[in-house]
Amino acid sequence: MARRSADPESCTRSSAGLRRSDRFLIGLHEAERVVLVSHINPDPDSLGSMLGLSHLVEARLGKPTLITRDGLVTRAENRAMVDVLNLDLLPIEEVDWRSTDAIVMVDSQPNTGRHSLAETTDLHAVIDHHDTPGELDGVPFVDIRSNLGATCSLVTKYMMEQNVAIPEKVATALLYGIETEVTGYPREAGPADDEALLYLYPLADKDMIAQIRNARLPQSHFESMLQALQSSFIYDRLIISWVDSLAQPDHAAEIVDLMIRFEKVDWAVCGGIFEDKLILSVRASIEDARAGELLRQVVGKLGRAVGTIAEPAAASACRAPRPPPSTNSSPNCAADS
Ligand SMILES: [Mn+2]
Repeated sequence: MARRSADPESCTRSSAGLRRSDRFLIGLHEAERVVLVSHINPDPDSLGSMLGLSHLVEARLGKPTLITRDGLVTRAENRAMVDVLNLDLLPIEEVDWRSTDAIVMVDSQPNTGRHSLAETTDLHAVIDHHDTPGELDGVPFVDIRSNLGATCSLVTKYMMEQNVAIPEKVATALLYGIETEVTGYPREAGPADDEALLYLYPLADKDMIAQIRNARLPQSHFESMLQALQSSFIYDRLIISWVDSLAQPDHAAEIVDLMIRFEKVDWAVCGGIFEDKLILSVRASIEDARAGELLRQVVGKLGRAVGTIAEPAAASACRAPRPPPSTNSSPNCAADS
């Protein structure tokens, strides 16, 4: 993701002397329950952020919380994270919404198409690190820091400010969430990410992290990889790969993660079909490539661009249902990281 806006520490305290974590918690006083939502196909940064805020709210306010799952968790490492940490995620379509809920969105922003919440849903808070502009009018609490590599770093900072003890499971999720966002090269991290990593490291279960990072892969991963290797061609500093039928949309991302390591290219694109959708995934290995933004512009021309894409040199994917052959209708497109 981009680190383009300054976030001086002086902004952390309001004129009333309140830190952002104070204002976040104060704003929840009237809620009877806090429901945490994130982007579709939640990644470790989303999962860790929801878990961290859930713990913060329960520890400081004693209010019940709900951690939701929008769409599926498919990437092997992400599924391992859910299993190993035994995360209790409620599918978002099964939430019994109540008027006394406060809905907190993490790692995403309203009406960017990255989530399946109704446009009219009233959000209490948006906490994110992407610089994708969402519709934030009327949201009482907004904390978006695009100078951070991960939303988990921001959530860790809240917990440090509030002096809340972080249980091992929560620390492990936060640490892994940050790690997945900042380990690419060029490394998209700032001092606050490193501060959070240092704080969490002694608290986290490193064996669990190793288990998640080395998750076992399904046979379909290797089948997709084989097809991608056989179909790849190089154009200048770009490698393009195609997979006819992706068993999981995340396989496209896994393929570009491998291809971008190839020394003869700076860009890797993988396309494939998952169910009735075109999936595109892009990686760039050069500084300030803004691959996500580029992809978003490409997909935006085809229909509703949904994706963020704040990881310029990292993951991004586009889903575009194929239009019926007899019409000229534009397909909807989605992009996610
Ligand atoms: Mn993130």
